[in-house]
Amino acid sequence: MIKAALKSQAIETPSWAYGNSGTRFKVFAQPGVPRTPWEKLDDAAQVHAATGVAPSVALHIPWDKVDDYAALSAYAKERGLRLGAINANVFQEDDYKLGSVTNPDPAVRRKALGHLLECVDIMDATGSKDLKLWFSDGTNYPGQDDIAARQDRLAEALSAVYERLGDGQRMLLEYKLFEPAFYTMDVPDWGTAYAHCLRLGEKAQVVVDTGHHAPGTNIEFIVALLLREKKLGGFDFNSRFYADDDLMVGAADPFQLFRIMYEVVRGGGFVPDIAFMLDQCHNIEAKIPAIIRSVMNVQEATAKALLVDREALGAAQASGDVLDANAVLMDAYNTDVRPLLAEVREEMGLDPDPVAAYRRTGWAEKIAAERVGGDQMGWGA
Ligand code: LRH
Ligand code: MN
Ligand code: MN
Repeated sequence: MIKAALKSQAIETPSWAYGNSGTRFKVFAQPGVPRTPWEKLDDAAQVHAATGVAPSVALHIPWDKVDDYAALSAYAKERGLRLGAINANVFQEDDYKLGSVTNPDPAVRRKALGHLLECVDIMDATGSKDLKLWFSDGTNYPGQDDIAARQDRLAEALSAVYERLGDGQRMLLEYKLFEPAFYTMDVPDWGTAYAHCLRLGEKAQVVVDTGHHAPGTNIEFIVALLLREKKLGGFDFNSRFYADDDLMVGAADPFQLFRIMYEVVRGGGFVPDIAFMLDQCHNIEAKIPAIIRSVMNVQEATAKALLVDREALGAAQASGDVLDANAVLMDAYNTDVRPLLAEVREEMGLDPDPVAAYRRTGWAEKIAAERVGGDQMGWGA
């Protein structure tokens, strides 16, 4: 039962994690990074081959702009992959200095909306189910713009996009506390995202990026609540020590990841409807093994969450036994699930050690020799 659940889990990797990235201080180029979206898929295929549970790749438009998206989708399919969420990007053009869909200038708003609608066209061509929307929109200074009017403009754009969604397509709205705007973000938190999604309808759901909260925020509470309201669309997994650090998921706080995954399991959300996506940048570590490692970290947290003795936990909770209830959860968390996952992998015909398996392929050496002048994710240069 636990093994079957682990075998069925699907973790989506982001195209941008394969390319060069960095901070605003420096991008350290790595040998062999992909030069095109096609090569990003080649790398993603390595991650899926090693782990068996990373069958889809999220695209970011225009970072992954190609002439023929159906061909890109077919290329993915030939490699045992599919194209996942389409991430819209309305944050990198000069026009968006004062916002995209919330910009005071209607011409800029129209341009931004045009891009979002184009992303739905791309979904039609790729067969992607999810449109992921994150807006850098916001203000830096009190009085800079009308906070409520910006919400009206946001609602108007979201509803135009929502109307355009086809059958089986969803809109995932992502929130972020701050950055790049420092006074107000227009979608700063789950409540704002939830309020917009609630008005839009059932095809609109919230995406929780684990790096997008104030320090100390109880993310698993947000997960439990959104699941209960049927408004949890998925995750952008990564980990953070300070702000939106985009480090490997499970690296900074594996216990938090476990607590989040427990709420997912508890809330019945361990189903294809919840998109488990990574949103990370590997600035100094080798990218493909780091992505493999991240997938493994999600699997470990999931295995521990599945191991929680729900019956014993329920009994302890019902009898008000605080210590026992906590102990049941901690017993699961403190279990070494690596042998279990090794068995799962062997049963799937995989090497029990995905990183070692990847290293043995010689892929890293091959791409370092063949690819010259790798791409970068689109920022931080
Ligand atoms: C914003 C964000 C969002 C973007 C991605 C590259 O900080 O989390 O999901 O699309 O980073
Ligand atoms: Mn994100
Ligand atoms: Mn982010």
